[in-house]
Amino acid sequence: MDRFLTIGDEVASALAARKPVVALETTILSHGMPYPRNLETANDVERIVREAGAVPATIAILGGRIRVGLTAAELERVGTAKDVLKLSRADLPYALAAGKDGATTVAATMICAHLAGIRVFATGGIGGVHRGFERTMDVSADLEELARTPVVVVCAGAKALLDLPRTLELLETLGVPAIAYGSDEFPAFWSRQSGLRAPLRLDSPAEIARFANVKRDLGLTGATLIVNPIPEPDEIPSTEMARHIEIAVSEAQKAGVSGKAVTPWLLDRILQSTGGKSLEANVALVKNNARLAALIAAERGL
Ligand code: PSU
Ligand code: MN
Repeated sequence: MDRFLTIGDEVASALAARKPVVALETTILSHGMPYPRNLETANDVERIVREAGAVPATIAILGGRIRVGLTAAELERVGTAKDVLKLSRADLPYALAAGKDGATTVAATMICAHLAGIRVFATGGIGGVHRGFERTMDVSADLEELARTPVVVVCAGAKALLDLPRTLELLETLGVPAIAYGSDEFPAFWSRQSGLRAPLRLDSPAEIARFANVKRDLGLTGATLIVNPIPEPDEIPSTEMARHIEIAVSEAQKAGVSGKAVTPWLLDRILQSTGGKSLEANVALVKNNARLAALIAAERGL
């Protein structure tokens, strides 16, 4: 893998010493949050992972190489450049072959983390089945990746702008355990409540590590998906989010937004209509996920 992969010194030493490491994605920076809040968040999240006793491994493609662990200047490059690609499983090889810069989605970050030997990954929200899927067939490649690649993925559920009941159904079909942390309900990203019951519940990092270890020892491929509700003080109630989502989804449809552009477009539209509140919630939940991921990574046997 040396042909494609550069692991930063701090991450490489931590992995060699079997110290806890947490992978972090970059699409959330390049396509999910505006500058400069994206960079502040990236730096804060790395600090939170360190404070919780793990080493952060932020992942991106720079100059056609998979980079695991970025310097502050490299983070800035991903967070500010206008021509950064949004890379998922399908286009990861394109960026490498063409020597480009790119940010990794949940799917691509899972692939790169696994190549580097990292077992825990923190993000904001996973992609899922989009509303109107009957017409568009828009289902995020994140779901298939969760079925394939063995990492513990800590997120705040899926955004309520997706079709959450169908997303949960598809996760079940694909054999992906969706485990709510300390809750009976599947969280909806900005909101703690979705009205949907989580298929599974675990209440401590130790239980999560035990689950992931048993899954691995059974020879079952794929991720362990932890859905961690946004902290109460930071949430936007689902009833309040519903109208912002309705507007954004119907406008996206009218504007004919498709493909990779859908998720960034909707996030930006919702950011505007909530007057920035959705961004603050997004920042808070990513930090909350980073903290939990660091605690899970510190568990034995993972
Ligand atoms: N959730 C966010 N912001 C984001 C994303 C999710 O709040 O930027 C990104 C993640 O990287 C996720 C991707 O993997 O969007 C999903 O995109 P798509 O629906 O095109 O697969
Ligand atoms: Mn899509």
